Amino acid sequence: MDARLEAIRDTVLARNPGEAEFHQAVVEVFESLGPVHDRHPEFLEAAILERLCEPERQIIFRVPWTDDQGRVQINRGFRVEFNSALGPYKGGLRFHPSVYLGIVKFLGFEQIFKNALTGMPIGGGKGGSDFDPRGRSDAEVMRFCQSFMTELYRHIGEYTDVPAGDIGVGGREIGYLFGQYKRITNRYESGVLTGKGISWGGSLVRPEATGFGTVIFTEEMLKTRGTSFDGQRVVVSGSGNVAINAVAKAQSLGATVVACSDSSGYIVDEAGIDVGLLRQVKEVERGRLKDYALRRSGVAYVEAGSVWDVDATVALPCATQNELDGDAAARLVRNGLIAIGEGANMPSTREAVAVFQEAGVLFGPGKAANAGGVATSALEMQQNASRDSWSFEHTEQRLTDIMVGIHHRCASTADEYGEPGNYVLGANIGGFVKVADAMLAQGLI
Ligand code: NDP
Ligand code: 2IT
Repeated sequence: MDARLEAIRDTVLARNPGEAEFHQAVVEVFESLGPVHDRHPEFLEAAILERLCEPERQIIFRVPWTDDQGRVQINRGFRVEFNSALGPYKGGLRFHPSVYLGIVKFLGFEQIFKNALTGMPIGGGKGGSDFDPRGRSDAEVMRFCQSFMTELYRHIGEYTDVPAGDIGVGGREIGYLFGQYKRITNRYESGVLTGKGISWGGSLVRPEATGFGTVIFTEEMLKTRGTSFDGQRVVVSGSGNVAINAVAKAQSLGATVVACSDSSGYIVDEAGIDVGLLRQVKEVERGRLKDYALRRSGVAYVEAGSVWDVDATVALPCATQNELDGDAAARLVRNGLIAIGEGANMPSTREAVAVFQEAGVLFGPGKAANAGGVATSALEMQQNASRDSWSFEHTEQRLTDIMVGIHHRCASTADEYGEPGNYVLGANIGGFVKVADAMLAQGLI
């Protein structure tokens, strides 16, 4: 790492103790930014990096609610409003027992650069709670969401901060959150949340957008090597919103997706995953992947080991951070991997990224490859602002154009800085320069 940046990194790590994921995200970005500071000494002068690493605002709050037995439950809520240089804070809410400030900050930090890469007018933020929706009734989830919004509502708004979904937050939760916001404020302010239902201000393609976008970005990478998804053998991790739609899109382009996972195990379906059955089990019934294997012949369900044991030419990690380590990366490379597109945020450890890059595997980092979700959220905001709703075809075309544009921005930035094919460098520099320029223009904020 550039020596000037090392000193800033050390200060950031010392100021934010015990936040391993945030440290990882910061170090990974800093490692790309040395050459930018040779060209732009004014960024150092204006302490852009020091400012970028300090969120504009961090909100931590108590979320009390009652379960179905009438017992009082307490969770912790977070919203980190990281950077508003390019627009209102924008980013999802994650409900998962592992959520703490370090996770929310890593996600919010990544979101700044991702949102900049989309070319849309959105800043970076993220939030969530250590609430575990698994095993909770609809009524419990509703009471939790209502309590969460009873605090959050005072901090958000269509021109201020616009949350959406992430792990554990989908259409159901956004509905309960929107209902409570409307009730408290007495305003039908559609643009305050994205991922809404289609009849009450949502956008077509938003549910599919992250998984579709990841596949579109990966297809663009494959094209640079004269190939495509057609005929590839694909492994996807996760079986939530991003994973299911990545499976669907990859198969529509002629690939065979042979495996996917949840936190209990993975399935191998050599015939290619039946997306209809997967949606029925995971989205309609909120069941486990094991149930998929019970209902379809020729499917193996594996509880021990890792989905990355299955050989593939293309891998799409779509579950969670640090789910793919150096050993798994080396195994995938040995088994013939040519490309990896990150649907999840920071799913590959630093060791895994190094293995992929050294092996010359096409590597699309999450902040570029999974930006289709937030980009389509910005399209939802556009539709809300103009009180309009677009067709599926039009919205999908916009998403495709945005993903092709992000790929182009990453590739051309990597070329410009003398590292062709390095999408990590391209994404980090491409996103950073846009935000840094806006911060300089707006003065000391
Ligand atoms: P969902 O809640 O719909 O699905 C999450 C999936 O990942 C589930 O299959 C879940 O398994 C698995 N998973 C979650 N946590 C873990 C864990 N600790 N260990 C193993 N498996 C785990 O979430 P999404 O599909 O929305 O999000 C997946 C990833 O994509 C996240 O990294 C998210 O940040 C990222 N992302 C999401 C976007 C969106 O628009 N939703 C946009 C951009 C990125 P189980 O059911 O067993 O918990
Ligand atoms: O990580 C992400 O980009 C998201 N969870 C989507 C954020 C959004 O505002 O749509």
